[in-house]
Amino acid sequence: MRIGISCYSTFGGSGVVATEVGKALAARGHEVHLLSQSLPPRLQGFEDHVWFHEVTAASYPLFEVEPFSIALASKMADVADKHGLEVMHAHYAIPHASAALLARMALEDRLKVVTTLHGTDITVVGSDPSYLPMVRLAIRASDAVTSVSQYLKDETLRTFQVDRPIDVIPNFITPPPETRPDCRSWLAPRECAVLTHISNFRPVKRVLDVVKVFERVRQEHPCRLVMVGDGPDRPEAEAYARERGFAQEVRFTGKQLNIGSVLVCSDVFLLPSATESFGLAALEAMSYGVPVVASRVGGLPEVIRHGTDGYLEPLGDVEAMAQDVMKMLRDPSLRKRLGDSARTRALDTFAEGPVIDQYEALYERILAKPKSTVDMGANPR
Ligand code: GMT
Repeated sequence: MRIGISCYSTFGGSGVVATEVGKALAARGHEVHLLSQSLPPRLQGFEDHVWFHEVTAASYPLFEVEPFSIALASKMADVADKHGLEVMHAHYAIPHASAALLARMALEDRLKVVTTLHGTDITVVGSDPSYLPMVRLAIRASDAVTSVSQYLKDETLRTFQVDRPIDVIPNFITPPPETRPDCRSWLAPRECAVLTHISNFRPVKRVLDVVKVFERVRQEHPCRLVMVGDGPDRPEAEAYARERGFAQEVRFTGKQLNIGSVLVCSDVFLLPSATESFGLAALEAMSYGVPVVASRVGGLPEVIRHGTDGYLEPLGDVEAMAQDVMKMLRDPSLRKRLGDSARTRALDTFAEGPVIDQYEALYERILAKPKSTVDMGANPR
């Protein structure tokens, strides 16, 4: 098949999922065209059967901001036309799905559109009145829609009041390499445990809770906190650690390409998010045998089994999360048991192969249909 994949070039989340899907499809011999504003971090080396197309929106004195969605739709239509693409797979509804529908119109329905919903495109920003009608249209009019968890599917049907099939296709893990650099000695003295958090440091991630959990744990156990990523809430978290006098024990690494080298020397992963449709970062930690302590929200219970792969606690319950961490640090055999179970779950239940099989089958299914079903149904609001 000839497949277009459109995504944000993020270091985690949808950008990683989209790029890894593309690479896996290419490895199976499909022709894959990735479209994004810049080169996705996971597409660094040369990959056979993969083309990258940079999307740029020209500026003009009349524009207050460049109309990126139109530029994206134009690029999709152009690439699809020139390379004979059969499917455009939009990752994250805004604006990728709407742009793909425009491209489909431009090509007089010669292109099928698959939309994968990732999370905040539904739960936070997608339900804002400034976007809702177009996200709703994108969900209705795509040839197929997938969501990364059952929770996200339910939220989509509830929020957008749509009546259409949505395939739940979970995120997946590519097995960690057998040999990894051992950087534990750089991160913490030998006697210290390493707690790790990885995210885009947006408000939804509650990074201050991460630092507060650490603050509580360090009172009872020698440890260090490694904060990987960057985003708007990083300064507040840094300031908190400084003001409370433990900044020397917290390492803010910024964005990292190779999160495996941090995860391989982590003892516990913290993810106290306000909402999380799936929690790819948690799954990545699990694949390295790192148990997760997270909030019991969104799709996280579909990934982490409480008491088996880590612990889930009520949103904002810093004390309960700190107690979970301390329980594992006091009892290394418990930590190891949870870590081993987490790793097995990540590599078996969320293995790449079966997930790519599902995407392939989905493409084949919609390509077998003679024509796109364009449902431009009226908006109920
Ligand atoms: O939605 C976001 O804030 C970003 C998004 C992304 O594009 O990185 O993350 C979402 O998609 C990930 C990949 O499917 C999921 O693992 C995350 O749980 C999800 N984030 C949220 O729901 C907050």
